[in-house]
Amino acid sequence: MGKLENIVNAVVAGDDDKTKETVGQVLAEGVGPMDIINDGLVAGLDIVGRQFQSGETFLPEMMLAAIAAQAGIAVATKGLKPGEYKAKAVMVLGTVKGDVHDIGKNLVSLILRSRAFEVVDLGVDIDEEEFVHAVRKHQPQFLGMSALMTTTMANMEDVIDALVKAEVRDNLKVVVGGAAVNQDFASRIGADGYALDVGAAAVLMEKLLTEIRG
Ligand code: B1M
Repeated sequence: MGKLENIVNAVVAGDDDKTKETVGQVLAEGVGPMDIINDGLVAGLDIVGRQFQSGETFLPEMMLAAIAAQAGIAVATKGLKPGEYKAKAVMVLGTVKGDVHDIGKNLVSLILRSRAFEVVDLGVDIDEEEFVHAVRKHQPQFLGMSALMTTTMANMEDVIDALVKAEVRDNLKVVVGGAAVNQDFASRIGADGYALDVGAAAVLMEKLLTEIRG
């Protein structure tokens, strides 16, 4: 892990100042933003997540770690500019009902914007009516949903059912992701695609866009 170890430790300690400082240092040493995010900031969150699960730490620690990681992401991605040309396609994106985890969703949004997709980010705890309303309003080619919990992932299927009922499903590619989700689940609920991480999300979106354009 080497250089990134200080970032991991700062996130685990929930120290946002230290996280920003160490991210700045590692960035200046030439490590790329996505390596910093995945192997530093997210690695730190994973440790805190495991500690939380085993009862070693509690919600306040997890919140501080999230705040530190978000501060680090802001520093790491300062140089990532949104695409400079006309949007390739539009995605309505949100974290599903009952779920307030948004760090992964925000990363997906950031990366897609940097690749010239327009992202209408609805935020967190979004129910099926809100997704349907946004699809009607923005007429996107893509709908993206994120879920981090086994208790909230089922809400993705409710959204897809609501899209079908509202007759807005046909011309839409539905893409799902988040730690609770996998390819089997995505196929089962009738999503068009699943991405494990932001890199996979960007590749998937380009592939689906090619399919849309025929
Ligand atoms: Co919570 N939390 N949390 N949490 N939290 C988890 C998810 C958990 C696994 C921790 C654990 O027990 N080990 C667990 C869920 C267990 C389960 O259901 N299996 C959990 C729990 C239980 C809870 C609470 C219920 C705790 C409580 O109150 N008792 C509560 C729930 C609140 C709610 O949502 N109603 C809660 C609260 C919180 C905080 C508010 C403190 C904070 C969130 C802050 C925020 O998001 N603004 C938090 C955090 C930080 C975590 C962990 C530690 C980290 C999540 C994270 O941000 N990961 C997490 C444990 C873990 O995952 N290691 C945990 C980094 C992020 C970059 O990854 O979101 O997976 P991820 O996104 C990835 C990919 O999944 C993918 O790309 C991203 C980048 O590679 N991806 C997509 C995501 N969305 C995508 C969409 C796509 C494509 C790819 O297309 C549209």
